[in-house]
Amino acid sequence: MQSLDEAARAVRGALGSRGRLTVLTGAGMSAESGVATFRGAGGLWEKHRLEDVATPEGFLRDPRLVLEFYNARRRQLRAVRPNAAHEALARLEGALVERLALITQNIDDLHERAGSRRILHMHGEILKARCVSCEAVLPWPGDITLEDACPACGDRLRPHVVWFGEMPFHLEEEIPRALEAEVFLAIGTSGTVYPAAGMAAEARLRGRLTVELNLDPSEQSHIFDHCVRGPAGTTVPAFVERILAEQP
Ligand code: BJW
Ligand code: ZN
Repeated sequence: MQSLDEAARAVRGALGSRGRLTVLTGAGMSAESGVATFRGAGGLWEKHRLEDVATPEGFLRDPRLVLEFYNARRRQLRAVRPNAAHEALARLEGALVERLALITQNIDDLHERAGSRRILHMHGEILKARCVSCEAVLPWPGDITLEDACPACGDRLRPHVVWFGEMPFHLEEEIPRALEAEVFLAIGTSGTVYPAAGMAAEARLRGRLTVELNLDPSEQSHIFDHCVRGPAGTTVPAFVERILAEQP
């Protein structure tokens, strides 16, 4: 494990005045806001079988159970706020503008609420619903029920999220372009779910600088040039402050 100072110094060097930075966030980013992570003690997969609630087969078997799983999480999202880590990343976007790409695996809207504007939600967004037939995507702040129908074709609605076995979003253009950035920074992700888990290796293969900010060692920690341990609400603001201190 390396120090935050050392990692920030390396990032400043790699960025220079024109370099680009790509950030990948995971559930650990929203943990201090009170949003449950998936794996580990207290994680969502302790109480729910992922095969039941996060696969297309699970939805076909018992759509009511799956809708309720997401309805409960959507309701809970109303009670939480962005934390200092989300706010710091929004400040970083304010300073780097188009030099920053933010890829999130999170389906919550905490990056948006903190002020980030250009966000690639690769696993979808819980505040949207999608038609199972025609793929229409609709803003959906409330519960999705079995009775809700697509306004375009009348078929059933599902949460606009990516389940196991489904293709994540933005993989054709935006994410490959983002992975060309000089610096790849992963925050709060266990590195267990692909293709997100493979991004650090991909960036490293291209000779990019890779940094991980995570509470615990992840499945991908061995890949990164720098790993900093700690809660995102503390490490991310400190890291961003050090990067911005010397940005022109
Ligand atoms: C803190 C903290 C704090 C805590 N501060 N840190 C074998 C090899 C390769 C791939 C596969 C394979 N077998 C099957 C696959 C494919 C499969 C997969 O990866 N399976 C693995 C389990 C092996 N992947 C897929 O099916 C994906 N699609 C796909 O591959 O399509 C085909 C394709 C082919 C070729 C190219 C591209 C694509 C789809 C995956 C969809 C995942 N969906 C979910 C649910 C989304 C909706 C929802 O939210 O319900 O996404 S599963 C769940 O896991 C969710 C998350 O986004 C995702 C990642 O979790 P994350 O964010 O890492 O959270 P945690 O809980 O795991 O970790 C939190 C971390 O934070 C921990 O490390 C903590 O230490 C840390 N932490 N508090 C900082 N305060
Ligand atoms: Zn439809």
